[in-house]
Amino acid sequence: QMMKFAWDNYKQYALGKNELRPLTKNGHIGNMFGGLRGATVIDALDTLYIMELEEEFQEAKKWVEKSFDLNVNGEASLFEVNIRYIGGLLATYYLTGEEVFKSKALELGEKLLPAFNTPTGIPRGVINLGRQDTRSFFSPCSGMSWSWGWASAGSSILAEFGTLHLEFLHLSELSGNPVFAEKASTSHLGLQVLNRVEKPQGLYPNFLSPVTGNWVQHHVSIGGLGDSFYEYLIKSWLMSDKKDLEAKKMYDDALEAIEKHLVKKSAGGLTYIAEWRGGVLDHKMGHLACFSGGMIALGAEDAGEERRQRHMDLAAEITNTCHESYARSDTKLGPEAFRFDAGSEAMATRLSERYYILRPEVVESYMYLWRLTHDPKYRQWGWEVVKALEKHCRVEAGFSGIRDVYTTTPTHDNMQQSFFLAETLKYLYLLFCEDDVLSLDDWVFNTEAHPLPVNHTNFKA
Ligand code: DMJ
Repeated sequence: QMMKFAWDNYKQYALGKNELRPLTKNGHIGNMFGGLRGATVIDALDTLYIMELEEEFQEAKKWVEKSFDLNVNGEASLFEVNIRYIGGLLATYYLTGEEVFKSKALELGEKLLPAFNTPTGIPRGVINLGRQDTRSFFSPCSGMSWSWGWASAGSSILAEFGTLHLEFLHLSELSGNPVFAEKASTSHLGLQVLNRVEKPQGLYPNFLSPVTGNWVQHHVSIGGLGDSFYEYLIKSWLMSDKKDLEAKKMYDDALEAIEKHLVKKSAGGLTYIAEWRGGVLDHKMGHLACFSGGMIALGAEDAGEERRQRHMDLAAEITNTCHESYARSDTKLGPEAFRFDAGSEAMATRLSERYYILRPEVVESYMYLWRLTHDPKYRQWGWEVVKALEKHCRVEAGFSGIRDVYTTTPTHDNMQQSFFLAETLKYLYLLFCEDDVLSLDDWVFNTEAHPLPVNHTNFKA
């Protein structure tokens, strides 16, 4: 019902725009997708299908067939287009077998390739999606790529260039063209770059120069800017049916460094993963970092017994801490970031960090921990989130983020993010389904919760 409500309102007020603005009842386009439209349609497709919302799925499919235009000319985030559009289209193709989703994914994938034309093969973050054969007078920048203006000294971001691999492997598999897999392997596993460059204490900083292959700034985080790089290492191994041992080793080594240098326990006994800035710890966890409970649990299988248990314990402790960040708020929803300093434990201490934008990471970890342990507390915690979303985020025409989780009368941000339909509602649904609905043995979720089949087999939901 929540998904139907979110979709119906998007369809009524914003179909074809990227997101719904549920208070003003109109659409939002933004500047992340370079002229591409319908981010919410593409992000919602597989969720509608899995939830058996047949009529709504057909509405979304019809939009893709009739109105999804790839002939656009604008600056897009390589990462966002990949995880939302390519991931959503691929997953829907694998679930339904319908060609339209495959052909759109491949066509869009081609448009992303010029971003990899750098001296190291590490792509830049922004790409112009204009048609390359019309380059010159009408679209002089088509196919060109840039680094984000805000990223230090023209650097590429670890979580961006490290989060292409799963989707690009499938683009190669489906097209028979190895170029996608080759480009993303260089960028993800970085054989010539990441393995060669010295890592401070075994940790991966978040900013790397795509020209020299050197780190640009020593900020390490398992939350924003770093997060899905680690996620895609362990998921590369799982998606390859445990054959990609190189990715597994990089994950194991990275996690060992994280355990050694970043995992801390608060005075009140809460385990958290701190950030690292040039050798100095910042005792803060972002909401984004809360996906790591699920990831560490997922990666714990197949390790030796001692290590497996240690990682399962760590995963459960981090997920508990993230639950505490929700439980300690008045709305029972968690802030964008919470801290463990100045007497504070698992609470935001800055006004600017008190908001919640319908993010999925905490329920994502509940879903994995439930599937891997069957401890009923994860379903209870998931249900608390459902109730809080209904109470504080549901407005007349959709769901909205809130500006302050520490008041029972929060103001709304007027934005229904597309990842709410792709991830938050999907993970909540899977938390209450039987384990064989998108079984973790057969499917790997990309970082936007779009399921991709393990070892390229074609299982149905
Ligand atoms: C999503 O778009 C993806 O999960 C991404 O990896 C980071 N965060 C947002 C949602 O919070």
